[in-house]
Amino acid sequence: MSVLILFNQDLITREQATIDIEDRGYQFGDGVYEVIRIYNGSFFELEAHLERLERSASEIKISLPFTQKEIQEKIEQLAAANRLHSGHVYMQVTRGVAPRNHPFPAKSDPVLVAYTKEYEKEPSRAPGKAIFMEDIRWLRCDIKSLNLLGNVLAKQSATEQNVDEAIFHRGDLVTEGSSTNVFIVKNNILYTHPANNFILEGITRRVILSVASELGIQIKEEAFTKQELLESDEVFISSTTQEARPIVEVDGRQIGNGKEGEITSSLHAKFVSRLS
Ligand code: PSZ
Repeated sequence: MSVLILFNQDLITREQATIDIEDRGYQFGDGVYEVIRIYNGSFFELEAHLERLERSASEIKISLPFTQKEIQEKIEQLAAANRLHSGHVYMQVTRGVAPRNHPFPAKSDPVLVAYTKEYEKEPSRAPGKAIFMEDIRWLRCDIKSLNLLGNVLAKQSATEQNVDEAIFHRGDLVTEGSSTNVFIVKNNILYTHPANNFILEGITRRVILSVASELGIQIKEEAFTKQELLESDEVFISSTTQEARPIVEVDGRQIGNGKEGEITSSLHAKFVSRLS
């Protein structure tokens, strides 16, 4: 059987789907999205992702076309139909189709699209390198919106410099990575930027904080400076695909001993123990 996608309420083939040229997602990036991981045929933190989707949508005044429970069922049907084993589901909701005009119509028909990706190999969490980049994005980074140009340009610079991530800072303060949250460890204390409008509150970030507290690690959700990051004992980034990935060099400067740190590794081990 061919691979299916979810298009509103229907499971269809990719070729059967049509996107209108005046879909506001296409013209304005007017929509929100989620990437949800599947391990061994089971979704990881599906409900948390759907709650975040609902919140992102509501912050930009989109009402989801289905209830959270209905979306959950449809996504589960999609993954089952495609026999997804280890991979992810990408889903997005746009405000839908309207004659091009900045203000949106009072009534709109949001368009939901979701499709699956099976991993050929597991995403790497080998120790990586990063660069710093000024965070030039807007001030509502808590919304997982389709507008990703700031993130895309930052990741492109990182790629051109042969590193794995661009770490954003506003002035001296580190916010997050272009597609990850950023943590540092200093004197056995775990620091990460507070979940406010300057960062996306990662689902992985939440799980990491939860396993850290289970391990009795002291946590400070406080912003730290670039200098503090460079002088820290451990740096790692977190995301749905990369889990907790050590960063051992930033702007060409070695972090700690240049290897994955002990706390990073124990947090990751505890994280893995939550997957089933
Ligand atoms: O496939 C990929 O490379 C993915 S899947 C999810 C992400 C990247 N990143 C999500 C993300 C983000 O875009 C920003 C700006 N900050 C933090 C994160 C981490 O969010 P979670 O942990 O929910 O994936």
